[in-house]
Amino acid sequence: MPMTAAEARAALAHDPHRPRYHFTAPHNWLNDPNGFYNADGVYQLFYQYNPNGAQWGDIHWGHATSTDLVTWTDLPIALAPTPGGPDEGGCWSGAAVVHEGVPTLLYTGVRNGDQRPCLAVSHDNWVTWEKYADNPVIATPPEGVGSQDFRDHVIWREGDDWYQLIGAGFAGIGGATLLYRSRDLRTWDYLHPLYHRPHTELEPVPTGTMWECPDFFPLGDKHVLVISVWSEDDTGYTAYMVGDYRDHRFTPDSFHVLDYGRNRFFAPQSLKDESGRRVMMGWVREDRRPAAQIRAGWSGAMSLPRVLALRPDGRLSLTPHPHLQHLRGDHFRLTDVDVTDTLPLSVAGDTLELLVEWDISDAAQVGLKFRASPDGEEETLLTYDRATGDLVLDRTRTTLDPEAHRYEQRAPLHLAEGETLKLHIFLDRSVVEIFANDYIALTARVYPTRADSVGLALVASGGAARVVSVDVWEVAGV
Ligand code: DQQ
Repeated sequence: MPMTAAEARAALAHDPHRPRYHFTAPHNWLNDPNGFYNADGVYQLFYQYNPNGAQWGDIHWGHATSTDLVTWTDLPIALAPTPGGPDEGGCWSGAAVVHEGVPTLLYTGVRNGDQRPCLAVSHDNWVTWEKYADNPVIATPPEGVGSQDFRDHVIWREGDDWYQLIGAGFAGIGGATLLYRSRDLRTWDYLHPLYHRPHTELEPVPTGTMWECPDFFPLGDKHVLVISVWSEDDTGYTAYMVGDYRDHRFTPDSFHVLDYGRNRFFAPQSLKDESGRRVMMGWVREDRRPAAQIRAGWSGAMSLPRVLALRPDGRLSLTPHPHLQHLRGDHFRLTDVDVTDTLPLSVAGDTLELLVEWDISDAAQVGLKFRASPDGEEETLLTYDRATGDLVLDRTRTTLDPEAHRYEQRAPLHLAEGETLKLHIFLDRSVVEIFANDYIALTARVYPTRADSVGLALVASGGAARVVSVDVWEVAGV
């Protein structure tokens, strides 16, 4: 008898690296969120899932639902590859919509490496799925696009028509999003690339040779195109463009990095929540050797739901969803303290939410140590460097485990004259999500080995700085 989802979760609950309030698969491998959809207040979250192990392969669609985007209920596997079918090699990423009252999934079926859009419908309110007999619904990619560079879907409605984007690359040129139109989701006409860009254009951000997992949505009076940049066999990072969508073409006016953790935050999808907020979740990848993931019996988590809004400067603001506040437990608060060196806090833990506001004054660097052992043998250091304007996450001493990767992650953060530094940090065992001044996001993984690597301290160097306030909440597991 295979384990139930609840039994699988219980068997892994003791793992000190397994997050408690970030969504994970019950066990085994998880990657991209799929079919993220608000079905009248019931949020559907599917995900790329390998039921056979904690490594990527034999990709199915796992499934969970939520009414608050924070607590999730496991559902049975939604899609499995059909031997001999167009998805026999895997049911890769895709989207969900409701067409004429019928929940419908459009996903990438893979056979012999070739990628084709496939469709499935549910007649029992999103639980079980029946594949369309005439899959795939698009026979070949357009000219110039390789059969193995044609995957991942986002769908939206305009008038009587459905539109979808497929992630792609024009061979030898660069990443692209291909625009298709349909009346019934089963017959599609190719229109043109919504937008594409040569991989040789590197500024302000390079966008690689192929774009995975596009997302596209209106925000304020603009549209946002999100791409997961893939280049030379390396899943790189997630970028977004803000621009105008007119006559079925997209003209970006700016390009930005969506998350400075690079591919620790990847392949995100978004929806509109019950209050009309644009909410995004992405795949938080592991950062340790595959053998360690397999031994652990699980791999990958979903990010927290993030609310996206348009800032006056044309960038996105990125903030944790307000429903996360329901998880707040015991509270510690400190206000108005001068820090000249290291100030240990009397609160500690590995499952915390922190809000820290700094008035940098004349300090060269200010920041925070977390997951620190009392003797400093293991610690992770987040600092803002006033001279370079960089937020630096130093993970070089984060763990003694040789199988976990240790390196520095960095994000540029421009503070206006007199502006305070506002750090909003979520620690969830091995998952760390950092939001700075409501528009910089940096996702990371930490795998301390010592049970006492739970300390917190404020740090300042090169001059005095004042902490305006520090709030720390214990976060209740869900
Ligand atoms: N993961 C899926 C693909 C997608 C990639 C396969 C991004 O559909 O392009 O698991 O992580």
